[in-house]
Amino acid sequence: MCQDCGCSAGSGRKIIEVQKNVLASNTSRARANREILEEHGILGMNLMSSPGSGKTLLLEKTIARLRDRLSVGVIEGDLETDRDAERIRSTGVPVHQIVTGQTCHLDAFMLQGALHHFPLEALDLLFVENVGNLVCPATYELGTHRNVVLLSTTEGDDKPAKYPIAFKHADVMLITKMDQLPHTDFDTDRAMRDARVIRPSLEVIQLSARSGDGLSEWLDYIERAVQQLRG
Ligand SMILES: Nc1nc2c(ncn2[C@@H]2O[C@H](COP(=O)(O)OP(=O)(O)O)[C@@H](O)[C@H]2O)c(=O)[nH]1
Ligand SMILES: [Mg+2]
Repeated sequence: MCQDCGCSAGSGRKIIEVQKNVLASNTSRARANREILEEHGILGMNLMSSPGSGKTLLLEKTIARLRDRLSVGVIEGDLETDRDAERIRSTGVPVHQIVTGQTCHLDAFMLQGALHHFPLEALDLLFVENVGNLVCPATYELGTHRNVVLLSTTEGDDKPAKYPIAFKHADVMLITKMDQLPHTDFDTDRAMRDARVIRPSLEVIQLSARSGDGLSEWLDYIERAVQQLRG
């Protein structure tokens, strides 16, 4: 059972009440986080996916291509280790690792704590790499402006139908590892169709962080979102 969010906690009115209170206080902290980001003109992007679908590699490639134009910071969330933070640190941008232990997602209070580690006045864009998991992260708002869900061609096109919650809360779906498509039975049309049943307005970008294909569309999406925030 998930120790923290009680996602399989089962029955009991008391448990439901506690859960509701936890989510309500998280939502209000998320609102406050968003205000902090907006006071500093920072766009927050929350990346969610299964473990291994390519979040960290995509961030490394994105930072390399964006850093001349935008000042980027990254928050990394993992159950254990600061390995992803080390990978991001080698790109030269500020990064802070949150180690969640047994907790299967980040929450707004963790984000609040992490914000203190950044020179907020200098940032344009803050990426949050959430804990690898297609269920819990979607339940906990952080206060970021865009939810990005990654679905890799190697994990199967049935995930939007099987794990709808992550897609329901997403603004954009990135179909990653497109270079691997010929070696899989992944059906991009099926994945998009299923995801849009859950979230009709979902934008979709197909890309490969490895080959670089589709990255320019993703970079345009980010720059448009930054412009929209600035208004
Ligand atoms: N072939 C291929 N491999 C990728 C791509 N993106 C990531 N990977 C590999 O997939 C594995 C997991 O990537 P990682 O970025 O750590 O995933 P994360 O757990 O979501 O952060 C690593 O071995 C990456 O090199 C891609 O576009 N194509
Ligand atoms: Mg990672």
